[in-house]
Amino acid sequence: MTGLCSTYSAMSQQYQFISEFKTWAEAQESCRKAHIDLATVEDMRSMRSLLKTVDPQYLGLVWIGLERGMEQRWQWSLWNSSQTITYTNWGEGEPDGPGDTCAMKYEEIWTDAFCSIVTEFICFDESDGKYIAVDIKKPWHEAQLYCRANYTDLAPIPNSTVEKEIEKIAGPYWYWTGLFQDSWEWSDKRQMSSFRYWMSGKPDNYGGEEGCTAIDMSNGGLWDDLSCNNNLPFICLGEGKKQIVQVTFSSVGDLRLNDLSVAILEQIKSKLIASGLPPDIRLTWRRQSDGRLFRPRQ
Ligand SMILES: [Ca+2]
Ligand SMILES: [Ca+2]
Repeated sequence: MTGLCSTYSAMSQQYQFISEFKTWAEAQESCRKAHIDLATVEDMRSMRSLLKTVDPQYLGLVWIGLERGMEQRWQWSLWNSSQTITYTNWGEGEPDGPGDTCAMKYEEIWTDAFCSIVTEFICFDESDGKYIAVDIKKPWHEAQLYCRANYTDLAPIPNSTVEKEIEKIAGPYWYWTGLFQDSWEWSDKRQMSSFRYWMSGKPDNYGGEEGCTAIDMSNGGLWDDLSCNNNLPFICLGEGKKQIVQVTFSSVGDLRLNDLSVAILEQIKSKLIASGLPPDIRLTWRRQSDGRLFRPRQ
């Protein structure tokens, strides 16, 4: 019996720029077929490596894998610091939105507020674990860009110890923290990254129909929301190689093989990893032209 086994190996943080113009959904389909998915961005480092893959001659818009979802979630701007929010310190009756999608802090109290309000803010520097109170007034998104340019990001507050540390350096003002709320989701559902890199005033959902995200190469790669029907080049996740291998088995009937197809794939996978392929290698069976997974050896 023989079957065709498709193997795919790539580091999850590698990107591939595809210069064909497609709608967001077509780009998603194409990335899922040839690579892993449309690109997910996790932090400034992966944003910089993604930018490097784009043809330097191209100064237009490029799709990435972020689409508008239905459910609003509070998230920290610095994703790796706290993937799920376990500590909060909202004031009484807060958050009281709606429309208040950024969070600020005054002494011991948090409140949600319009992101366009200008106020002081707290940055975090990952290199030395320090928090910095910045006494310049900015709207939340500009404060985020300032912290990323000078330190790491707007401050996450993962627990009460950090909160007390921040209170020691903060003056008697309202400060933006790194907490914000949105409903955007990555095409690759395994990745919950809360990293966003919007240009000032975006996303604006212009005309009420902008559900997909592109990076703007004429604007340092900052993001804008666009109608998903635009035709743009795109960036896939995974620079790796797809290979199709023919596998031959002996002395097992076709029916039994189909039942065991998943288990066989797992066995092949562990052998490949043992022989040095990366652990995130993906294997699938390919249906042959007659629709069957396996057929008798000719
Ligand atoms: Ca509020
Ligand atoms: Ca827009």
